[in-house]
Amino acid sequence: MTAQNQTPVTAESLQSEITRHLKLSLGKDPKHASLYDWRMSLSLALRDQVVEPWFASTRQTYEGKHKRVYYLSMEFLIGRLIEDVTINLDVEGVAVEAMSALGQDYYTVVANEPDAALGNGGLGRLAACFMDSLATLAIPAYGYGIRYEHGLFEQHFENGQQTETAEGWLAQRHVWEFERPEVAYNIHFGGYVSDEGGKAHWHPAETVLASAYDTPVVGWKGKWANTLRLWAAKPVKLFDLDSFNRGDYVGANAPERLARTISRVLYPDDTTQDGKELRLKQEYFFTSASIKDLLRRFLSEGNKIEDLPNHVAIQLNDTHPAIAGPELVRLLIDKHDLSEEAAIDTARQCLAYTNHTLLPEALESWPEDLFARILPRHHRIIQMIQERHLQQTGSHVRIIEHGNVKMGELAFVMAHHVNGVSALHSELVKETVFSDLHAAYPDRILNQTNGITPRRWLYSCNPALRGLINDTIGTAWHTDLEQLQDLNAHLDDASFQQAFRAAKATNKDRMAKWLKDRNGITLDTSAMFDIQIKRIHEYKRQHMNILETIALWNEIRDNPTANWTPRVKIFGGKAAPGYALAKSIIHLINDVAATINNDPVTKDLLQVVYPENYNVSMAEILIPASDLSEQISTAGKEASGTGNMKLSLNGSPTIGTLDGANVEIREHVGAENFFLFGLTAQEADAKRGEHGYSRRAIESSPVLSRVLGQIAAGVFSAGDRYRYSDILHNLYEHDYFLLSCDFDEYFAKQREVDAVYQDVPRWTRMAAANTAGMGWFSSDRTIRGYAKDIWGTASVI
Ligand code: F58
Repeated sequence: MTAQNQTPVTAESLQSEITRHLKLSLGKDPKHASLYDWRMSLSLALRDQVVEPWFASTRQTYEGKHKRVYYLSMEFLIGRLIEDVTINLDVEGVAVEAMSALGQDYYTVVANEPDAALGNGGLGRLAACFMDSLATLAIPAYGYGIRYEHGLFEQHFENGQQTETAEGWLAQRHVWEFERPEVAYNIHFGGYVSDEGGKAHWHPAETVLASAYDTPVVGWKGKWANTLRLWAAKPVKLFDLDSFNRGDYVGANAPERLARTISRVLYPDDTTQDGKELRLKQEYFFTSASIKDLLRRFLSEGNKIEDLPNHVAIQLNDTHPAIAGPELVRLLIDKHDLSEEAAIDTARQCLAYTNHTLLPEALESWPEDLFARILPRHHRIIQMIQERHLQQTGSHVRIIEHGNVKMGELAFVMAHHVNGVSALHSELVKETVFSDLHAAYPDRILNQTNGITPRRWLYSCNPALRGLINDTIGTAWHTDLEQLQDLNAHLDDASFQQAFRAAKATNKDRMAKWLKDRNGITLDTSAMFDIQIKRIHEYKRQHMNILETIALWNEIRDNPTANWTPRVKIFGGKAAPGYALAKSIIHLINDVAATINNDPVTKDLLQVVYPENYNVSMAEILIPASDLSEQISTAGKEASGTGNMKLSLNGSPTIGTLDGANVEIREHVGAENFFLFGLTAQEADAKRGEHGYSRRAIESSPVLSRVLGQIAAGVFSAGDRYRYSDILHNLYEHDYFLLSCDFDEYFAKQREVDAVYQDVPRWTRMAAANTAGMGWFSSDRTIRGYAKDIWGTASVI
């Protein structure tokens, strides 16, 4: 049965299902039900609607013997699910009505759901968007990851400084998942390898159980549903009864403690990959379980192992699951008796790898001794893979070098295709990190520019704009986002413009109310909302934005009666807990906010706000309300960006550099609708070769010198002259990310933004042209590209 011939959901039927769950699943009398109870009952009633399409999709895949995609990712940054499901099932109106008949406000219930924050940032959110598109396009697929007990930490500000506490999304029951105790694999670590009868035998020292939890992921109109299978680590032996009987109660729990550590917490550091044994174990844990699971499924269908590449496409989301190559080779040789050569060939035909960064500190490598200790059999297999690669290509690029196992090189050598995530990034992948491997395998690298799911990032989060678009060009864009270009015919139409502004005003009001309720802060909604939301990182240059804010504050104070454009500067984002400079930048933003927001001279013209704990749900409120999108990374450093796409799609022009997907966004929305500034990637590289470039740039910029002088004098730190010496020292002496060199042009471009914003028809036209031009950035387009160029799969309906 498919979703189409399922009985349609009505407000009455949903209402009775919610009541039924409230009584029978929650054991609550409606009279005494809490918000939590209502949320659980609504979720369960909705989940029921997903089950039939889910079964039907699985059945169809089995029956049609369709090739399946396996998306292996350490991170799935999903966010909330109620709204996602009601939108995809097209029952939002029905749900609102049903809840209201029960005396509940649907949106209050939706907001009660904690975010599933199983990711750090762009990479994890991309995986979530891809799952949505795979389901919408009806491509049989599994997402494989880890069911972390604690997702990304919660961020708090204490005296303007970031502190972190553990996140606890599983403290309440996660109703969307189905536990599968029968789907479990032993995952081994450590020990040694012996050779017996010409075969290698791994004698592991430690074993944990990987136990599956499945969440259905339903696509548009419920026509197809795939599975997100997350692995939880459990002890093989529940409890050490001998220790307990001896009175050693702590020791008795040791097996459980050891196992659970593996899936306890998401790795929050996106700056360095220092030799953390736990991280390597996490990577092997979920990768091995996933490979074993997909092999079991494949063999259960009566297939021959040589046929694997015709049925299985494995995508590695960055190098975190790169151990998939050696693991698959190991199983093919040790368990399925393939020759080394056949095993490597077969594995390679299944595997593809996506690179998300060029930053050397973010490229994974493991000390060889640690690696060999944890995974002795894989260590040997990697040596074998390396030998064959060196012999076959004559390349000098080694996977193991200077005592390190390099996961990028491993993933590259074991993949049939390697892709970057924007046109510029993919070219830089060829020219920089993998230039030598590219020479050895010239057809391997290709590009798949990232995308975003329009279901969550327009349709669901921006009902005001959704309604206007429907009224203006109809609804064909729901399944083909490129239809948004039909809006181009209306850009100069005064009534369309007025309605577009009204939609933006609605979203700004919604955000202002949200912030007022949350933090007691009042926003001037007639001011320009200028937004930078993303992880805090030097290369993303939030510090350039806050220095520009100080410079603007100075100018306004110098000349308070000039015709200024009122602005609210909005920041959102977390710093990795161990990343000191990023934390200093957060502190500086909060210090500057405290000073500027209390200045009576500028209070109606400039405001800085930084709501703590930025996450997917906050993004869904901020993005539709944005007037200006800050995408100001040093050219060549942001692989793609996806927030840039969300903001532009929601009618917020970009001020940005020629970096990552900004380049393609500018091409699609038109150069006249994009505020471009800054060095190009090539110019940036050349600049770094000039001795003393940053000091020279600072000294030749009176605006920047003055700002840095104020920070050095303690203007924003109650007279403390040393609070920001790390940032200042970095800028004067080093400035690898070239803030000093781009600053003046950035400042000037912002003043151009001020002027254009005052020209209301011109600004509205620009903002709407952004929406009209962004259809290409749907993750449906991206997934079609992967399916065609990499996986060799297609939609099955
Ligand atoms: C991001 N990477 C890129 N890494 O920075 C961004 O340009 C791109 O749009 C996005 O991937 C999707 O392709 C990213 O988010 C991480 O968060 C890793 C987490 C684990 C440690 C290493 C970084």
